[in-house]
Amino acid sequence: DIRYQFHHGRSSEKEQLDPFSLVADELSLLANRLRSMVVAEVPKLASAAEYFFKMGVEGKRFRPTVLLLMASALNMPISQSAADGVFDSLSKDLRSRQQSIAEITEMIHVASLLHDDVLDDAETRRGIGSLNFVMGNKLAVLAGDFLLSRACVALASLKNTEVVALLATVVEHLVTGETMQMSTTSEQRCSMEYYLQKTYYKTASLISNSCKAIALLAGQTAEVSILAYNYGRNLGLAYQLIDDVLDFTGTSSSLGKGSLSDIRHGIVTAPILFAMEEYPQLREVVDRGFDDPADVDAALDYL
Ligand code: GRG
Repeated sequence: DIRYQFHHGRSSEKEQLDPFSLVADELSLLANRLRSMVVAEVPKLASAAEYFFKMGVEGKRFRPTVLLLMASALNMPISQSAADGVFDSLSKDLRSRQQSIAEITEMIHVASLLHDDVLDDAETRRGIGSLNFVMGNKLAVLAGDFLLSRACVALASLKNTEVVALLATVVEHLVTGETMQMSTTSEQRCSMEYYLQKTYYKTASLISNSCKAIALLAGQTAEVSILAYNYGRNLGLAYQLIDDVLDFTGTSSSLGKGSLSDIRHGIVTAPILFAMEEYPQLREVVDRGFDDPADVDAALDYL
C-alpha cells in the first residue's frame, strides 16, 4: 500500500525498496520546518537550538521516517474509488497534522540527546562536537528545554488532548529510562527484564506512542491504534538492540558516538547480558563496574 501511494509512476526498483527515499520529499520539508521552528529570540540560544538542525548534521531521521510511512499506510482509503476526489482534500490537512507529529517527535528526540550528552559528558554527537562540548553544559541544557517547549506548543496546536497526553508521557518515560540507567543495583544491571523495561522507556516509548498518535489522528479504531503502538514498541526495542551491538562493532564516525562508549560508562547492554548467559563468570567483571580498562578488555574477550 505504501509503495502504491508513493511510487505511482516511479520506476527504479532500488528506490522502491529504500524506505527513506519513499518519504524523501517530506523529510526535506521536515528539515526546513524544524529549522524555522527552533528560531529563538536570543541569538546565543538560537544558535544552540539550531545546532543539530543545520544542514548536514541532521542524524538518521529514523523516527520521522517511520512516522511518515506509518501515516501513509494508515491514511489509505478503504477502496480505490474513495481515493478519487474527496479523500485528496481531506487527507491534506490530516497529512500536515501527521507531519507535525514527525516534527514534534524529532524535537523531543533531539532535546533528549542534548540532555543525554550533558549527563554522559559526551564530546561528539552526530559526527560533530556535542553541543555541551562546543558551547558548554549550561547552554546545552537550556537548548534542550527550549526544544521541548517548542514541541509542546506544536503539540497543543493539534488540539487533540489524547495525543498531547501520549507525547507528554513519553517525556516522563525518557526521564524514567535515563534514571533507571543511572541508578542500578548489580541485580538490576544483570537482569534482561530490567534492561528491556529501561529500553522501552529510553527508546521504544517515543517511537510507539508517536506511531499511536499517527493512528489516532488518522481516525483509526482503538484496535488499529494499539497495533500501531505495538509495531512502534517492537521496532524501538529492536532499534536500541542494534544500537547496543553497534556500540561494540561500529566506528565512532559512522555512529556519531564513541565506540565502546556504553561499557566505558559502566552501562550493561544486551550483548553483555547475552554473553553472561553463556559465561556466568562474566558477572564478576560486570560487578566491578568497568572502571578498570582491563575489565573492559576482559568483557570483550567473552563477547
Ligand atoms: C529532556 C526529553 C528530555 C529527556 C531527558 C537524557 C534523557 C532524559 C533521556 C535520554 C534518552 C536517550 C538519549 C535515549 C537513547 C535513544 C537513542 C537510540 C538515541 C540514538 O538515536 P539515533 O541513532 O540518533 O536515531 P540520530 O542522531 O540518528 O537521530
